Amino acid sequence: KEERMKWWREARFGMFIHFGVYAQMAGEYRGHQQAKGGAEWIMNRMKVPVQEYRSIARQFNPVKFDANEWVKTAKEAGMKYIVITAKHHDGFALFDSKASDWDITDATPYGKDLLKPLAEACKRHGMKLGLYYSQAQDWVNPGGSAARKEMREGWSNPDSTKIDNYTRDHLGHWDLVQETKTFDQYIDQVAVPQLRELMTNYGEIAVLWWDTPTRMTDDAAMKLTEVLKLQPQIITNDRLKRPNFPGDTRTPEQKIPSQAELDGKDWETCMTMNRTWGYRKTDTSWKSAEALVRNLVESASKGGNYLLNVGPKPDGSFPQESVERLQAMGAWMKINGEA
Ligand code: JFZ
Repeated sequence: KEERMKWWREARFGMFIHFGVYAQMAGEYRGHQQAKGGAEWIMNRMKVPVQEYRSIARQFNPVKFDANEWVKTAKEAGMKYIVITAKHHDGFALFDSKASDWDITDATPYGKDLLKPLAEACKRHGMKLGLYYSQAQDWVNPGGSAARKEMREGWSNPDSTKIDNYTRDHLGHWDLVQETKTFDQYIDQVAVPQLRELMTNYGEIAVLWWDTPTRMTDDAAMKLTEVLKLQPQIITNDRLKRPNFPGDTRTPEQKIPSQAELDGKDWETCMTMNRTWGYRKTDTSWKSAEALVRNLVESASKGGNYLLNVGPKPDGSFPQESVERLQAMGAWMKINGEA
């Protein structure tokens, strides 16, 4: 393990990227603003029916995506690794998957695998590539789980009480399609084969970043862990399934642990630059570059890593506000960072 963790412990600074169909919605549905939660949660928070969400994917066309540009932006900021949402809770795969048609090649006009060029650019620039994979929650592929979020928290939909009652009786699901398979079928037919694709088709994968184990079982976690053996050097976080699958790294979220909370285990804090992970048009509450540098320094001084998020715009470019902050951090790193 010590050998496996070496690069990660020295890295200190990485880029998180949340990108998918939710970027197209940018926090707004049918003229209504999402009231709570990150913009990547819009489908669940506002109970967008599966067919309607699929139709939004038919507008998702990130033609300005430039893998070299993304990787160079990260590199010039002083970042040593990237973790991108290969699949977030909406189940949308940013890669060409044979296990589902709910992917960027089949479901969008863009029609190309986005991970492939990113993996190649990372390799060219000596950037480590990690993948976020929502192993349990999947709101489009049948059988996937859905954390229950009440409609009442969201926009004033006249049917909200009815929808809340429905989700209560249907394990968080709000669309019949979601229940046409069992969770185990989803694991066997989607999660396991997709993970195998990710571990096989994109070269070396440095990190597997699991998230929200809603309805996960030890059996499912075991199956996924088995697939990871295809990448023996891979580092995993602690969100696969608690408590039997602790992974390699702890993931305090949006906060840096206090000295008292440190226990010698490897940790990485992930943070947003504004208030959302996925792109949201109306979110203008950007942290200053100074605040971001202080977070990085505090994380590093306490022995942890800082995974700083970018939510690309639907055209595939980084928001200007994010780029400016990354450039300012890079300028600071040039003077004060090691190496
Ligand atoms: C999860 C996701 O639901 C979210 O969309 C984003 O991807 C984020 C990085 O991870 O949200 C979480 C997961 C765990 C905690 C809080 C939010 N937690 O442990 O406090």
